[in-house]
Amino acid sequence: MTMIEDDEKFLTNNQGVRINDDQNSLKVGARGPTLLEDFILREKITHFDHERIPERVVHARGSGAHGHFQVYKSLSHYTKARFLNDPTLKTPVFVRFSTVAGSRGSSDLARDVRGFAVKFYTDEGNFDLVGNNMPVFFIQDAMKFPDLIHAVKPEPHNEIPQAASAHTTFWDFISICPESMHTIMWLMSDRAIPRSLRMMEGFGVHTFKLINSEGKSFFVKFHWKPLLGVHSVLWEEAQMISGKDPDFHRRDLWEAIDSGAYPEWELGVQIVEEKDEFNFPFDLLDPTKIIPEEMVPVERIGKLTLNRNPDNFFAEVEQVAFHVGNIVPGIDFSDDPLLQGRLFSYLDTQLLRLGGPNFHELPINRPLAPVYNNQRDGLMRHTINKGKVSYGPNTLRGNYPREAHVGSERAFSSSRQQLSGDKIRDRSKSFFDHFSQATLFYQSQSEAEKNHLVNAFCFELGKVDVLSVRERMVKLLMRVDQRLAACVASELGIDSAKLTVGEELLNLSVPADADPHAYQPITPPALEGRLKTSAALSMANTIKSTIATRRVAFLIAEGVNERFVEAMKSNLSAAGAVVSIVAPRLGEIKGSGDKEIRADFSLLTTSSVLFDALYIPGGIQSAHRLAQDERAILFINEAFTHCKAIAADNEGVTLLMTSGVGDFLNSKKEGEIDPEKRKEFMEGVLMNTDIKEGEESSSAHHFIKLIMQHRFWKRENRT
Ligand code: HDD
Repeated sequence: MTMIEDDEKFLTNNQGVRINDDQNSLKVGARGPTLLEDFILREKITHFDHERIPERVVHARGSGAHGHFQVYKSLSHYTKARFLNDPTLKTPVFVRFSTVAGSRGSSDLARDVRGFAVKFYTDEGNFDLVGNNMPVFFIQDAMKFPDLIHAVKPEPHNEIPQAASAHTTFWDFISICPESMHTIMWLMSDRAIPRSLRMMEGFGVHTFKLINSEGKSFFVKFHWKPLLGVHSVLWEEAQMISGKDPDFHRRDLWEAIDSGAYPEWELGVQIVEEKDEFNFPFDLLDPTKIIPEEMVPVERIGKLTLNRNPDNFFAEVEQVAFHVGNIVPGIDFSDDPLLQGRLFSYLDTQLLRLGGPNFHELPINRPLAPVYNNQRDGLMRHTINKGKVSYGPNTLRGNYPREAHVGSERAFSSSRQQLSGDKIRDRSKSFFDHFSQATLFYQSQSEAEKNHLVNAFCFELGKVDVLSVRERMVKLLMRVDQRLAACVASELGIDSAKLTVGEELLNLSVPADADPHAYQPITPPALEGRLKTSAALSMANTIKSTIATRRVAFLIAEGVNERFVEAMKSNLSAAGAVVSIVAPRLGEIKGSGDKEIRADFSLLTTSSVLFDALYIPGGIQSAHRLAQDERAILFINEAFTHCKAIAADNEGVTLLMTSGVGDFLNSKKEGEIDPEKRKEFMEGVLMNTDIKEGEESSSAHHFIKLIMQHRFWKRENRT
């Protein structure tokens, strides 16, 4: 039990008055009416009535954690930011991950972009890197943001659907917004359904600037690379997890940190010299473009570790206020028009959400660097500023606090930039190549990823109830990739041969006074010519060398061979996996040698979709009992269908053969299915039938290798 301090022992009201009865209101007689005088009741109820604050207009659903960031070696050549200069410094951070479209209570597994917002509490002030798990964004100008969000949020007449882009208004908007096409590829890819928040990449998206102590500036793109690799679940699983455990990602993050398996990411930078600004076949200021890693490699410069769960969700995760405008000396903005608009939006939204201008004083938002200025008062002011001087310059207080010098006193100053131009509402023509990076992304995917992407389009557009919207989307996809468009069209019952990519489509969202030709997308040959694929864009190329924190279910019943259970558990646990015993009921399960094994979950309280892999140990009785239990068979079938690693020993194999795995192996007559193909489909399934009495399963080592692979996508093609 936690130690309770003396002054925490007694219940008080908010004025510190100790309360002797917190169960009953003040009444006239035990059955009489309650008195208005009851200040204790009124205070308690009033506070409760005011517990909610407006949820974030986007990114309402989130989870957060504390940690620290440390740079590997000084980056002083590029930036004077102290936290990037001193490898001995551990900068505290708070990170909030989120989905975008759903409300606070929505499922973690929505198909959506994930927010990846990091607050660095540096000793030179707070730096917020408010990024996403996708490196590009839907729109190029902040002016369109409210429309994008209105389109994706539940439709306003009936507030349906929750946390889903699969509906008509979203695709209506997208179908006349060709600039969104690159991000749409990411959204329809498996990146939008991560296995874990700890297994996502993060991106600052915009091009930012780094400035060194000589005042020289560099363009920079920020990346977060997870040390556990980048992994996703299947869309069918995502939908099932949403029902079985809508807090799946939140729980996963919490449990990993709680168990000491601290999530880690490396911070990467792509640096571009100012002189090279125009040497790319796209515009560095365009947030719908990546800089392919083949063009500018990502330099890994430091590590982020999350090692502490919040103490209180509301005070920390809900009240944390990120702002792209929070930067420190040595970092600066570029002129990306999306970023420029964001610079207004974040401060503005916090004023409403957190109820006034003093939200920076909330503990989670308070910088570690001291704050001194002449800002005063306002709702919920915490600081008690002393003295009569609240202005500057002043003479009455020796002109303190005064401005600091940029060099020796480490003040912030904007990077120097020469600008001139007409005051116009316009967009640069260099932003109008909307398709070549969408194509690059699609072409860079593995076969399995491409299939998932096609399926995602079919699902999403299949939920659209206006035919012309579906057709417009197929037309746009034809510009990305003909095969992709044809597959989607066929599933939607559209004859793509009859469609042309008409100019009218691309002009639908052009402003009234614009020259429509100026808005025509362009495809510069340079990118197409040089780069057909980029390896970093496919998750198939991610790290597959660890099973740390992978969840493995052991399916057991009474009479299980406990030696198999113990041996496999100790091997997997030693490799960092999290083993859970799943049995028909909770409580102690007696093994064949009379040892008892405690079940972590019953077949009623868990499901295969909540695990990464499945082990079925031997034991005649256990296998027999489970073979009679259709929940156990469903568990196995789902693990197989979702392409997971499965290992079975001795009678465990017999059980496996009574499930769909056996059906698959037996149903096809010899010769009907190419043996090589059959082998491919069975990859990831490990069957060990002849372990002698007294021997341990020798399959652990092999099983670990399989779990590392995450999934065996070839199995999807078996039907
Ligand atoms: Fe935004 C929240 C990321 C474009 C306006 N945004 C928000 C969060 C993330 C992002 C991660 C959640 C922060 C948290 O956990 O509290 N947003 C992005 C990225 C964008 C982007 C990577 C494009 C590159 N956002 C964007 C635009 C605007 C906004 C163009 C408005 C012009 N975003 C907001 C907001 C939010 C927000 C309304 C809602 C809650 C909040 O700020 O604190 O201001």
